Amino acid sequence: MGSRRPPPETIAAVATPAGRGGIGVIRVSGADLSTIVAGVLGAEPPARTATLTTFRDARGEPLDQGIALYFPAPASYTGESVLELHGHGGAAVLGLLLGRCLDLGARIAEPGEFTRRAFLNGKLDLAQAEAVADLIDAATATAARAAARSLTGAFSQEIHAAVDALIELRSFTEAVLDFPEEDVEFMRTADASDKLARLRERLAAIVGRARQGNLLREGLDVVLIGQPNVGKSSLLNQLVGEDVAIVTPVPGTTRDAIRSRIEISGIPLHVIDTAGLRPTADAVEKIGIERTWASIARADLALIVTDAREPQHAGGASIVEELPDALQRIVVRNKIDLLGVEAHRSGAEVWLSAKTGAGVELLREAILAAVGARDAMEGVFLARERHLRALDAAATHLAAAATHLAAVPPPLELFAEELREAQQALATITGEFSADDLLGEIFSRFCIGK
Ligand SMILES: Nc1nc2c(ncn2[C@@H]2O[C@H](COP(=O)(O)OP(=O)(O)OP(=O)(O)O)[C@@H](O)[C@H]2O)c(=O)[nH]1
Ligand SMILES: [Mg+2]
Repeated sequence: MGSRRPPPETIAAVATPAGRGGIGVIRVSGADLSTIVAGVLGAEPPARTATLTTFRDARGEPLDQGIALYFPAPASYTGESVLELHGHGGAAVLGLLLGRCLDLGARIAEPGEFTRRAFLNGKLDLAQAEAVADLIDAATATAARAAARSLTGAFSQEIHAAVDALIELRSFTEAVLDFPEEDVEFMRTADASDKLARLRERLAAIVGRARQGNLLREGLDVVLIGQPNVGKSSLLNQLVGEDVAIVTPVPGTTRDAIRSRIEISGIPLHVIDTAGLRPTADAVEKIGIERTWASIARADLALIVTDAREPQHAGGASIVEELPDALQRIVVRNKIDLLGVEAHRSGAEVWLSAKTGAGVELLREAILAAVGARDAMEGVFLARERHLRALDAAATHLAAAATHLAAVPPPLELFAEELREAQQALATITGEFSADDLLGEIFSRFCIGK
């Protein structure tokens, strides 16, 4: 009997953002909220019904008047009994109300603890729980839509479907392993290799959509580099649509790396303007140039800006030589207005004018193409790095499984083992199979009250 776990503590938090607002919500979750309900509200309100009531302190004095919503377990967000107190959104009044709940036995919730309990009680799987945080943090409307899709389970369903197909294949294989004399024949009649091929296709499609979603979630770092005075800051201002960086005819104007967030077709991009790269004795400019290289090291895409009038400039060429090989790049030939050339795009080169804005749209298109964005982000899941790694691991195991299956005779034990590992990798996405420290890491990044 001693093995039974104590009931989880009652937790409480302000669920609305800090500051002033029309309403402020306190959320309480626990196995038994009767003390808090009685203490704050007097009587238990009807379940799941908005009830106008007075919230009271220990002496029965009013703290606030608002709406109480009571969700008896298990039909609640967390799966426990949940009480929401919708009061007025001021820091002091919410502080008093939260303090009252703590006096009545609740403790302050940790970040993400409500959602963690929802996960532990089977209300959400892990990918859905992560989508809750991603929806709250979504920086663009497209990212929010993709997060909402994951939250409602679209991503998880695809994973479950792949896992089901895997289980089917595994059970065929296990059956063959139990009757070894019939193995090759059996595998043929079971269409094992067809089934595996279809499974791999399905997984590849999921990976494609997840990768797109990962773009939406993480955004990309795009760094503007080039010689001094070629027009990097002017181009940043064009892309942002605002004068965020100082532009002057003086070479060496920009000293610091300037980060601005923009959005192209719903994809969040961090555009970083940098100090022009040239040999210099100026101590401040030197530091700026070091920062430029640091930005380059972290970037996903480089826009190499040159003056269109001197496309073969030696300084520009030496910058290109020093870029990391793997860094994607677009060459921008700027100041075409001084050349009298029309804006155009040829391959990885865009000819434009940061002054007039001609050709900037072509650059936006080139950026989207370079980062591999699809036109439509419909059907995309807001996947995290962790999901991509799990999908890749599963794909690798399935590839190994295919190799085993093609051998004559196929080493079925090894084949079965690869399938098992692929399934396990997929299961980490939805969390059927996740270590405690992973959960700790995921939920600690939530905001308080969620
Ligand atoms: N005519 C013309 N002038 C431009 C264009 N783009 C930039 N300029 C001018 O070129 C000069 C330098 O522009 P910046 O944007 O400050 O150049 P930068 O590359 O940021 O320079 P540093 O910060 O010194 O490295 C300014 O006088 C701009 O007005 C363009 O497309 N056409
Ligand atoms: Mg500049």
